[in-house]
Amino acid sequence: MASETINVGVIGAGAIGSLHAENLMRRTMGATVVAVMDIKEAAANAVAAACDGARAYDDAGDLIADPDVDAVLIASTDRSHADFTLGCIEAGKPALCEKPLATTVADAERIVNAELAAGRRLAQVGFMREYDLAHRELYDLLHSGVIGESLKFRSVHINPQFSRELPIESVITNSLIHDIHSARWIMGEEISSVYTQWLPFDRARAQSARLAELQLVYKSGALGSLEYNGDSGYGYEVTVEVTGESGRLNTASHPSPSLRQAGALSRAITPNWPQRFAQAYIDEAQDWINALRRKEATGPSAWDGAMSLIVAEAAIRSAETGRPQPVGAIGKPSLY
Ligand code: ISE
Repeated sequence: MASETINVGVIGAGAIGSLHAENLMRRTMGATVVAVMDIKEAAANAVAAACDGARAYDDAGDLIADPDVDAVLIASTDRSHADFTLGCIEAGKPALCEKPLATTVADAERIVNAELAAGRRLAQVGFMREYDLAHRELYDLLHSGVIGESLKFRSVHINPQFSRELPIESVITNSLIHDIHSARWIMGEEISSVYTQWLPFDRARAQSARLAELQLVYKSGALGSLEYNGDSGYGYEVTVEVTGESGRLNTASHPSPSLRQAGALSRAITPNWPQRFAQAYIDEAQDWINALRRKEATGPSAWDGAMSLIVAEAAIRSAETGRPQPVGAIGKPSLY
């Protein structure tokens, strides 16, 4: 690395890219943002200016090649993630790539193979729920054995509304990819089949998915259910539940205080993902920077990214065929 402080380049100056840039500049220790890229010049300039005059780029390759950039945070469009991550690996620069790692298994496997050829992990995938306190507490309790053998995993993922109505395949690779990763990470085992059911917004928008449910069967025979709503109209919620032989574990939705007033009981629900996972994004960034300073890799790997996409592609096939689909797997290389 160029210095004790990790110089980060951020690719993508939209909502999530600017959040990551702000976290790296203002809420983590040991990092600074020295470069920002976006195809929209005004966006790149605005985020760069907020990062104490970081350099603004309109080409990701130029940012990656910048000798002052030690590591890269990729927060551009989903379809660009694979190429930019590969560019970082070829340049020998660590990358924290927002989910999904890629939009196809083939592209994710290219990244895994590039890391195997390099002989080291350079990519981390932005499955930030691994840094959410509620998820971590449930994970630790589950793996302490408190409810015995895990029999069923269930997640509920509620978006307030989408500015753009996504087709089912994008809902799966952009949103449900988080829940697929949680289903693998928390249960600690792989998935053997998936069945996708979904509802469009309405007949006029038949290809846009408003509600979806992925029913899973794990290799152990345990069950899973990933429930998604892209247009709740009331707020944002993500919860996880595991049913075991001798009990059930649940995460609460965002732990806001209850208000009793005028004969009513109410609790605020977070408006959207930046608020619900604000601390998780900070802890994810700090863990990444700390690992880079130790010259180590941490967090969800490119292999995790590839495995989540293998489930996602099977879920998309199920949505297309209307039938449950088997989920393939790639052996876990020793690098991971
Ligand atoms: C978004 O990209 C996220 O990562 C949010 O966590 C997720 O809830 C949302 O559905 C995605 O579109």
